[in-house]
Amino acid sequence: MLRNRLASFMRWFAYNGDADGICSMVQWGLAYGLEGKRVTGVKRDIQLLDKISLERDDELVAMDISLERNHGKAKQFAESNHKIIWFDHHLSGEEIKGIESYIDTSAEMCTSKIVENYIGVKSAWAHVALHGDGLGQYSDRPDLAELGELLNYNGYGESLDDLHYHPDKLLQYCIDSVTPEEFIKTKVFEKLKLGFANDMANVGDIKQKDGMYVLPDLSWARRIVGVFAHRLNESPGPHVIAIDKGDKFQISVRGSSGIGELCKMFGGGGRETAGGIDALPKGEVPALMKEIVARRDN
Ligand SMILES: [Mn+2]
Repeated sequence: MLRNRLASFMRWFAYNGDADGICSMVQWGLAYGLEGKRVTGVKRDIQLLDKISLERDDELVAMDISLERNHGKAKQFAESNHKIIWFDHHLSGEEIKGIESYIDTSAEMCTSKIVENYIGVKSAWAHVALHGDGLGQYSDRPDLAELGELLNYNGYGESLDDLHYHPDKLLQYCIDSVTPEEFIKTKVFEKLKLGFANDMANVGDIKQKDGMYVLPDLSWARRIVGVFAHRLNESPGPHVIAIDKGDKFQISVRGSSGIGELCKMFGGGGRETAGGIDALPKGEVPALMKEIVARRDN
């Protein structure tokens, strides 16, 4: 449906600050432009709709953030007749009427693949995203694995201060490069590569203890945790990676199936092969590990 571009109209974008969120937005931007307001954050910052207030005829495009985790706000926007388009591959929760949603939780899907299908133009950025989301086995572009991993790595941190680049800045650099092949030649890529190598050197001596890998609550560890977790997932899991937050753990889980549901049992969330729990009291670790160990035996 055509609509008049009234002065009161604005398009908002809410997108995850990881590789998949960025690569989804790069494709959208190259196809349709990115005019409007963009809201993003560190990868764990999922409830992005809390930072948005839609007015009058404002529209919203959401990429790679869980509809379930934004359910209240999304419902409120939909009920106020705002046009909402939602692209994602995480658990979506109860259906909301009036939202145009493209959500596919199949293990081999990432949001960038969904966006690629929607636009109808094959994009190398979708392959970058597959690698970024630890789904490299579904890509036939191994030459883009490092970039995917690095864009994903950049999204991890407690706050934006932990990150090498603000995700929105990184989005701009990617768009400027137009293709991943060109981006790989830039200084931005070099900086990510160096930062990653330094952080990985720190993770070198961490061994599994009582079934989990525990990292200290330091910025290098907060940045490296996701990629470290993806790499562990090359062997049978589920794997548990924790950042020690004193009386709580920030938990990442990786495995072959049912991981989002498993994390949900402990107040977290995620998708088929990857999930997390933001703040698990240490007293609940035995219960979590019981579930994990049961799945390891399968
Ligand atoms: Mn994703």
